[in-house]
Amino acid sequence: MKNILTLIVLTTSLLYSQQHQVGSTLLEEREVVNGLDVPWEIKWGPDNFIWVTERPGIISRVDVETGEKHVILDIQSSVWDSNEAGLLGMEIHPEFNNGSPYVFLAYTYLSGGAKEKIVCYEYDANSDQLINEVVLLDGLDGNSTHIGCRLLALDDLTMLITTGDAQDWDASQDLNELTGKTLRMSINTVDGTLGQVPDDNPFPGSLVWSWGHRNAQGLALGPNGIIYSSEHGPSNDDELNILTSGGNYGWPNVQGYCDNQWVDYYYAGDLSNSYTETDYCEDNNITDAIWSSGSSTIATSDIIWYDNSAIPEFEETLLMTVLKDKMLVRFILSEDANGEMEVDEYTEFFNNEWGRLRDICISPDGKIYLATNGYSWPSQGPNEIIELAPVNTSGIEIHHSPSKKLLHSLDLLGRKIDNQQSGFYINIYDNGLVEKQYKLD
Ligand SMILES: [Ca+2]
Ligand SMILES: [Ca+2]
Ligand SMILES: [Ca+2]
Repeated sequence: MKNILTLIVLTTSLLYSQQHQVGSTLLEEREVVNGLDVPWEIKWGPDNFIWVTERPGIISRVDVETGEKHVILDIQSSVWDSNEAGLLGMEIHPEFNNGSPYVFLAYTYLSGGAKEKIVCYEYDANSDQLINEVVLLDGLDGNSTHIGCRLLALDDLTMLITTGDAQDWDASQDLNELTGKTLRMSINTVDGTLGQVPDDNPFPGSLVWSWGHRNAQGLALGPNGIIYSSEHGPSNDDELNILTSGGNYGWPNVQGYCDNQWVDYYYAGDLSNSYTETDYCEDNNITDAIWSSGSSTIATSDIIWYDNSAIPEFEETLLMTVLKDKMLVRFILSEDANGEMEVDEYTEFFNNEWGRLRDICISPDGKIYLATNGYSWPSQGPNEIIELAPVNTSGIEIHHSPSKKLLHSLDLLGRKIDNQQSGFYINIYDNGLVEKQYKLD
């Protein structure tokens, strides 16, 4: 009788600890912090805290071990938070620990209509606060949807900024408009050019760096300086692109690949039966996407290059968080015969495990952190930061037990299964441990 009771207690106390099998790597899941309000950007900070923006207008540093959240800026009174709009992207200056303790933010505000601005704050370590807002760019056309806005600092002390089309899709093809673009500006805080147009931008005097975008909310730097960007499609053709200076990515006439498939003519106003998507691509030197979701969308959010050996299955791959389809996608890329990167493999992980996934960051030792955004658009709890730590390198190993033997594996209907199958299991061990596992082939 006592043994039975012990089994029940252990089962209850350990039920919330979950592990996930990715190939031959076991990942331990841990909730770092819960109760956030649409965490939009997470970055691994130079102080080894996670820096997070919450869309209503809060920035915090989160202690990864304790989950303690230090609010370092509250601009809710300045931010216009509606549907997809609010406090969006954040970037930390690459020289933060070398005399440039600055942080860049993108947020929407109201000023004769919806607008968007890019600002710079200084981090004051004494008060643990962001201070002294400097506006780098304001008056961008805003909206409650399609407003970007990811920020990515590069080693040359410039920063890329994705702007959405703000529901004016023809402006994406107008080089005089800053919407529907990737912008590039100086973030050099030493030489006096902060916020200015870099001399080597493709259109002299213009912040526009690439164009023909709909609503890109993912930016990542890969090996060899390659810039990857994810982009939301209309009801077809989410895209992954490689961005290059001066490139035209086709929106609204080109959707996904230049292939005449699934074209939504409501947006593609220049196309007809006699003037097709491929005609437009040739005439306008459109840069093709390297991946498209095709006939439907998954809602692609931020991306990151995983350059760590801690999770070998993800090493040197591009990882993408996905909102609507609630998963993490791994892209394996390689060079084609022309030396251009192409997608070899698209693989989905953790489907429906934590709801909508907005963002991802990686610790120096290769742990993955995911910002979750509830289960429905535009926002609903739980909104968390989840840690996925490879068990062998994390030192956690709370399930380690020399006497632990697997008794049986059950599917979610309680039927015994062979644990070599792929899918969801409940594993029950002889020491009372019960764990949930998601196994991929
Ligand atoms: Ca991010
Ligand atoms: Ca495109
Ligand atoms: Ca197409």
